Amino acid sequence: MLNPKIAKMLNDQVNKELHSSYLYLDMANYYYDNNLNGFGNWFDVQTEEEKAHGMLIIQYLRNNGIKIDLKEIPAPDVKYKNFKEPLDAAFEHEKYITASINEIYAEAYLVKDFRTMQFLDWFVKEQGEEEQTSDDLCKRFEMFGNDPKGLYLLDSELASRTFEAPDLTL
Ligand code: OFO
Repeated sequence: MLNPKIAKMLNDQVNKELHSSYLYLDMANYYYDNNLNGFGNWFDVQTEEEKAHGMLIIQYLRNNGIKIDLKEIPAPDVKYKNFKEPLDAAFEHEKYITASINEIYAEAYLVKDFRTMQFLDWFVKEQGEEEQTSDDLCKRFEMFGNDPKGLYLLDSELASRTFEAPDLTL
């Protein structure tokens, strides 16, 4: 059995991952509305990834006999003023999720829940990559996004991103 506090934190993390998916879907919609379909695609993939993260945690909880406690997902309510804002918001959001994963990891360490630590190792690595990818996109937008041709090329590049299911066996 999992430690009850760890089980609760993981349950809350499911909600955070699904909320991330919802936020990124809203960002994707914003770009599609503005004819930047490559950016839209990039965020569509991000949406799929976050849902997959939530499902991994759900599977882990199921494997450990923990009841899944699904909660309400708040509606995204941000009105973006320019094409850079969602990118910055996504980067900030990834840092928030990293901190949240780290908190669960720290608690698992405290109660000697080595199984959960091992499970979360994948998420720790993934968050490092997510932050890096998100930061990289912000920087590339700063370099190219304010010029129409640069924006067009960046959008074309982002159109080729595809979703790959997480490589993690539970
Ligand atoms: Fe779930 O990785 Fe981003 O937030």
